[in-house]
Amino acid sequence: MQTINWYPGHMTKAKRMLEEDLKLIDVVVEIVDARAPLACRNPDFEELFKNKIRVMLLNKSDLSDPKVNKEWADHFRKQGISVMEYVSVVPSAKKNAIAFIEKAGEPILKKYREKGVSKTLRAMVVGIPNVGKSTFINKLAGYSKAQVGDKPGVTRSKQWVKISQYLELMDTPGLLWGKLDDQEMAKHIAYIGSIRDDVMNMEEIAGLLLCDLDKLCPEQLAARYPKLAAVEDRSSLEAMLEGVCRSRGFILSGGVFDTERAARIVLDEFRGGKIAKISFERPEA
Ligand SMILES: Nc1nc2c(ncn2[C@@H]2O[C@H](COP(=O)(O)OP(=O)(O)OP(=O)(O)O)[C@@H](O)[C@H]2O)c(=O)[nH]1
Ligand SMILES: [Mg+2]
Repeated sequence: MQTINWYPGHMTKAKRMLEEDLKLIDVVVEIVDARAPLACRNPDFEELFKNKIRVMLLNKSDLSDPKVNKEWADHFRKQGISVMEYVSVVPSAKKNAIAFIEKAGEPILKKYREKGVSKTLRAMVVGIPNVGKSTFINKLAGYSKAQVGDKPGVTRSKQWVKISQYLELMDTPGLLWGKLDDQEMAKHIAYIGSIRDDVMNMEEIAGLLLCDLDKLCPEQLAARYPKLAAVEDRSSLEAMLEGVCRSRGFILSGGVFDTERAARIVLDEFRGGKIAKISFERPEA
């Protein structure tokens, strides 16, 4: 796979900003995409948040395999991490999420109570781009304070949002790290839309995604793009994309396959949850 150069300049500044604001923070809420929770874990966070109370949300769990979500939740709990499966786009679990964050911050609240002071809990919401940080905050607030979008890099600076008399959340820009050695993880981050499409070879990413989906959920993939069934070399990115072109009639004059259009459609449909509920990663048994 073409090496992905993905570290936009604004992230260096954003990381510095998080460091500076740490002293204001009681709890760190790390949001990961349930389809690829390991790839979403920014290794810089370990050092950055080592003295903080941390919790994790397995977000977008409506787009991943429910059985694997449970496995991940168990896995992280065994590591001593407080974790919750979550779907930010529906506000129904809002109360649970607020209680979850408040429970994590309870030791701090207790200290203040003992001094006779009432304290607002302040939590910083962090994660790689596009995992749903701003959506999560808006749903908890009950109105659209933070800007959201189905592409990475939407939030560019920090923003405090008051959730209740007792809880404030800080929205932060999605943060990646400088160097990624594991190309398997890089692929997953690209699939879930955390890397800007214009710094990647989209046809390559979409081709790789088709090959991976062909292994993980062949029936659902074939139901979406029926002409894929006739593709013989199922490890050829180009042949797989051509199968999508045939399925959708993306054929230009002269019989040329419009693989660029097919790539865009495959990525959009996958990210929108239209192909299948897929988990790319599973905890080791
Ligand atoms: N299906 C589904 N979509 C979600 C969920 N949470 C967020 N989204 C969608 O994911 C996209 C990204 O959401 P944002 O809230 O902008 O993500 P972010 O983490 O703030 O992104 P940056 O600001 O770019 O770092 C939007 O299109 C949301 O509607 C979820 O739980 N399920
Ligand atoms: Mg955002």
